[in-house]
Amino acid sequence: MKSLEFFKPTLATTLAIDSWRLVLLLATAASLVGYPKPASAATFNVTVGVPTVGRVMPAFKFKPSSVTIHPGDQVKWTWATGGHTVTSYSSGMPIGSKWDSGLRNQGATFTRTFNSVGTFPYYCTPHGGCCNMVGTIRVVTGTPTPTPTSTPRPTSTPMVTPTGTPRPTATATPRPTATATPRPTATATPRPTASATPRPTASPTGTPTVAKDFNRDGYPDYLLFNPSSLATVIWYLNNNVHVAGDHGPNLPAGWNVAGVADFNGDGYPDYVLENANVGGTRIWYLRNNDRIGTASGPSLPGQWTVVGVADFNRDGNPDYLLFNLSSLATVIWYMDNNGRIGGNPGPDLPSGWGVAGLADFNGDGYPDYLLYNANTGGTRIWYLRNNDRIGAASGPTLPSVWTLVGAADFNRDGHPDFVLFNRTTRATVIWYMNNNLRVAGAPGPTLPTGWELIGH
Ligand SMILES: [Ca+2]
Ligand SMILES: [Ca+2]
Ligand SMILES: [Ca+2]
Ligand SMILES: [Ca+2]
Repeated sequence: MKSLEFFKPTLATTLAIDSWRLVLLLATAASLVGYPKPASAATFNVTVGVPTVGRVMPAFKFKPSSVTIHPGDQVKWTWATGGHTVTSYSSGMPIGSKWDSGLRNQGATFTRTFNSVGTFPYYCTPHGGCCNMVGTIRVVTGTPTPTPTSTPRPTSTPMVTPTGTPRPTATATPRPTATATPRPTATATPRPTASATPRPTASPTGTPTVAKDFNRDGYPDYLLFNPSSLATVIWYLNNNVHVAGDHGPNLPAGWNVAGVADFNGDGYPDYVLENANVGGTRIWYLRNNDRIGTASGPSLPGQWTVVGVADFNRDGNPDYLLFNLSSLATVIWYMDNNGRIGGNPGPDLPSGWGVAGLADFNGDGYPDYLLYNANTGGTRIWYLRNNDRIGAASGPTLPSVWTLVGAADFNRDGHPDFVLFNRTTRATVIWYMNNNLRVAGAPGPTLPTGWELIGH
């Protein structure tokens, strides 16, 4: 976990030495470790303020947060949402001493070439301290990060051209004044990282009806990810109570879990991995927490990212939901296991909103979009029939400091529920829903520092 000391302004005063002397020192150091820019210099893309679905901080992320490159390579940051900076820091160095993009708006870019070997942490000035919006560039010699698939990003993918779906004027969600329900104070049991509890045997019959039920006991589980160690951990829940845990596979650097669903039809949910730099996807087949196989999925064109997986066309196979960071369009890629067999445009999202989850809220058998506005705390449900939006309803507004992470049916009453995360206390809370209405709430387990909850 990165120390927030770096964000204290007092650091700047530690450099009360002659600035030219420091410049000389830095110049010398750079010349010692500097490398000529090789002919094969590459550009690595990082998205700023990704409204990624289901991550703990929907809009407060660099994606990927860690990039490993060679001397001479470039890193290009692109702002998916505004109000963020890309600002360097390091121990003993003042904030922004190496680089500082300043506050930028959606669509802006910032590029920097790294000629020296080293590790270069950076953060977003407004959101580093509050929300751990930090990133790292590692410049190494030798072989670059062995991305497991070398799926090159295709230029011009046969993307379904999202026909001129007019942006719905959905944003009219009037924020309810914080009604009743004070946020449930997180009860006791802050539990540490998963102990290697033996897997609870669950009779492997039939396909799971609950997304993210790794041990197939009928209850959705929490999938945790540690961006520093790249480890994953599954917390088995009984409704809102954490009863056991297991280690899942570690992710390769540069990859993140973009969704969880059963792709090969063996009854166990699998990881969908995405690499934002190469645009590649992969399926990691799991049996509970053990990885038993892997396959390449389709590659994504630039600006598109996987924000969730669900079976939109009800053919029994989970599909990709893609989101365009620039146009705010959505597209569904129909999958047959790891192969793409078709596609359709979904509705465009209103500005400021992201898809925080996919679940069938109105019980018509089709998964719906759970929309979340990280700035206002507003929620909305967009009812879909396959890829067509057939209705919308306002959901409850989250109190500040809380973030919507996803939806799943925790109390098994047939209605998907909201999962909330408290950015300050790291507590989680389940809001039990009846369609778009909140009917009750209960505290879930508290996340250990350094871990984030992958959305449902
Ligand atoms: Ca379970
Ligand atoms: Ca499907
Ligand atoms: Ca539905
Ligand atoms: Ca429920």
